[in-house]
Amino acid sequence: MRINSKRFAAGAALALVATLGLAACGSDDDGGSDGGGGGGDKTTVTFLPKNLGNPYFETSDAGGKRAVEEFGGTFAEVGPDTAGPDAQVSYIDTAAAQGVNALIVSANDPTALCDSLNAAREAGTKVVTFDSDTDPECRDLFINQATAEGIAKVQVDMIAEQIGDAGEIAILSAAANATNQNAWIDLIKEDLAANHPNIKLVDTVYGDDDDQTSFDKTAALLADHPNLKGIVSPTTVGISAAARYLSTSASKGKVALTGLGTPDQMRDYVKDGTVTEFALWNPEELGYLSAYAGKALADGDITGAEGDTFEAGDLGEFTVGADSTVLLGDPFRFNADNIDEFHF
Ligand code: RAM
Repeated sequence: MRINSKRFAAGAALALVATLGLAACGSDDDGGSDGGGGGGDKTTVTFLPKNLGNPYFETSDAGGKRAVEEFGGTFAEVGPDTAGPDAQVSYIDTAAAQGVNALIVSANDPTALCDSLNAAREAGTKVVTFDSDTDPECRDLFINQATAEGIAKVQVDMIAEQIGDAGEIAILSAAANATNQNAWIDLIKEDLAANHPNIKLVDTVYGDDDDQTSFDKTAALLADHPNLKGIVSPTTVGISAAARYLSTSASKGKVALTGLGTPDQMRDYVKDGTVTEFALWNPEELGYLSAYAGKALADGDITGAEGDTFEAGDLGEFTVGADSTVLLGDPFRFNADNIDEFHF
């Protein structure tokens, strides 16, 4: 778990710098007006997160911007306000019409974007999914933050440790169609069934990666399940909203909360005893790697075939694995002992 912590910590520091740099520009989209691919030889890269306003994607996209600046390309970030299944379609169509060289997408739905993505690819745009994949035939590469098995297991291990491996738990997820959360939830269920017979998953609810919806769903979970011992929220929006609810409720310290969160959003709740431990990878590095992958595809250095290798700046060389997937690393656990080392 700590193997990558040096590289992780360095990336976290850079994440802060990059995030501040992005904020200082006063714009999330400084490549939009000249984002077309025609003309110059600059690689144009557009990031399309699940939704705007989520600190997780602000950090990942800042990593992408840092990479694009390093290789002298043009960066843009666009996206919907809400994480709906087809809310990203119009942004894909626009990017294709502009002729951007590489489109980097975290998909709200595995299939709803496919027609648009494939039309963009036919028009010459390389499509990289990151964070949340589409069906593999709709993109050139998927940059995976960690294996789905590893992400599921760390969350099951943490909740089992925090509730004495017994009792009722619930899941507060993101949008109901999210490819990443749904893959993790399936594997969480498998792990619980195989290895934790005394933990009972009594409910799975969806906060849509919206803060208020996630907050309200937390309240409803506690009301509906008076014996609840723990909540697993595999989304940074969900876990922070749930922590905010729990922190002022009678359930604080009695109902465990874990899942996937950013250190900045969770710090206060770890310090006030609402949350013991949660996990994540480094979103800044995820965006950085995704931008370099997009450039390697756009330059024709790789096609996305298994065994292809490419350089990703200060992260070094990566190799494309099965199903045109590139793996960033392992999830990392944050708790009171280490959370102050991380700023994103
Ligand atoms: C939210 C999003 C994102 C997911 C993280 C953990 O920010 O749902 O897709 O990877 O949580």
